[in-house]
Amino acid sequence: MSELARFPENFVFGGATAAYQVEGATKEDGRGPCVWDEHMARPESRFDGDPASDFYHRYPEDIKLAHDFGVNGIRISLSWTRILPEGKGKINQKGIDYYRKLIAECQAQNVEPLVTLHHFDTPLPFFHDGHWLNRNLIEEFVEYARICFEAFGQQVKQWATFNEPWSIAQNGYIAGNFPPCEHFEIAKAIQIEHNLMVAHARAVNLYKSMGLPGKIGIVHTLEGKVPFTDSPADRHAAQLDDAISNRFMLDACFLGRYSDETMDLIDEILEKNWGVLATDPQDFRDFREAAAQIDFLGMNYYSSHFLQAYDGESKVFNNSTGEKGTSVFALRGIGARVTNPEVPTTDWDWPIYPEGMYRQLKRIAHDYPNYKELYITENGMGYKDELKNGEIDDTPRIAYVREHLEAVLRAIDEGVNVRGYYIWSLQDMLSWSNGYNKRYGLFYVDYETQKRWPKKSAYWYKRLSETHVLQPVPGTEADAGEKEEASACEAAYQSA
Ligand code: BGP
Repeated sequence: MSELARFPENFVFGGATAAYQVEGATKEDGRGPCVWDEHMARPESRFDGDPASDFYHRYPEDIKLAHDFGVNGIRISLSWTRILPEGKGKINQKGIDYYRKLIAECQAQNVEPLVTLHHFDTPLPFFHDGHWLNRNLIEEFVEYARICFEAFGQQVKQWATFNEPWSIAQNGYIAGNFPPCEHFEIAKAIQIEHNLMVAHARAVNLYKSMGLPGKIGIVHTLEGKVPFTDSPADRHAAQLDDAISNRFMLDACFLGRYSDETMDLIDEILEKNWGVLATDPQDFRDFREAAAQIDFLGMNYYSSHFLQAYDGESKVFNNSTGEKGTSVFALRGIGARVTNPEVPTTDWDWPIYPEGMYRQLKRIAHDYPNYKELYITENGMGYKDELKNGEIDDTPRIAYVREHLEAVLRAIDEGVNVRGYYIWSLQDMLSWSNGYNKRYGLFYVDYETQKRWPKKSAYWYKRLSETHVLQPVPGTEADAGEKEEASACEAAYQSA
């Protein structure tokens, strides 16, 4: 348990969203198609992006809810093809106007937006043209970034270039559950990571050259990699998985180069997968310049993996329905992610391991001491919430969030500069490869009526944000004394 009992004064208690997952309105007001529109339109798809949580029309209601529940920060992302319907060329003024209004509404309600330029939704023509394997996309992205910086640069105080380059690479080219649904193309995944980091660096350098008033960073998913046993072979597997998932891109971000140790691990993976990495000397000049200027790191953390040495062929099964115990993940030249019987998992087989979050925070501070600020830009628990008589009891989610926030407090107490926490997610929304029954929100969305309902976790989060002190999990012993006050607050909101 942490020595530090309170979160710092200006700590952000935020909620996260992403354009494609909440907005809906995929064909409205001149928006062009992105890769996910085509992916969702496949005959085998079980769900699609319309109307999602209808945030495109209902954002005033959602921002008001956020405000009323003490949420003082929001992650939003810009849909590239609302702004540039074809990915490049003609600007769609309606897209610009929409985001200007959205950002202004957030700020009017004191829910400060952290704006991500790219959250998985690459314009469709660029996807067909080789996606992030095609280096032309780097320059297209930087041009899109320039348009956004010019349009919103005086309004936005915090920008993130990308959300989770690793997920784009891993899910699209190794696990096959994101477009283009390729499997075990490990060398392509590494190339994409590199290309995305070049695009990130160039966008950071551009932003810094424009003299705008805000800050800029990136959001990485930093999964913990824990050796299953203490054997050298398992430890090596954990190092390999860490190198491809985390370290390779953190090096680019903060060292401005790949360290020799990192490259040894990446080369070992490439060799076992018959691949090579193509780079250009200019990439490293861009990395260095950006590493000296990056303002913050956003860390998404849900889970850690337990690694066992593995010699066989790659095999993956994605549990996308919440049928517990069905996941398989083993990669040639890296290792196998195995179940640790001592660690609980969600219905989607994600190990619940807050210690991994603490270790990743410490690791950033230790390995990359030039980081300036850290934010937890996503953390939360997928759960099959049920609406019963107007109430949603998501106590397991509260327990999950509480444990992870304890890990954050511990890291802050030990000197790590964590400035905020954005729960994934603000309201229920589309889950990319799982659909609508995997819910994460503080606010339940009834997808039939689009009515919002605050979950038990929303009331818990409100008290946390008001007091800056971790509240007990409802129903636990520690909770006994708090109960009356909490239910009074709940009754007040329900009747409002
Ligand atoms: C992160 C993404 C989010 C979100 C979250 C939960 O990787 O940045 O967009 O979807 O994961 O993942 P999932 O919806 O697959 O459960």
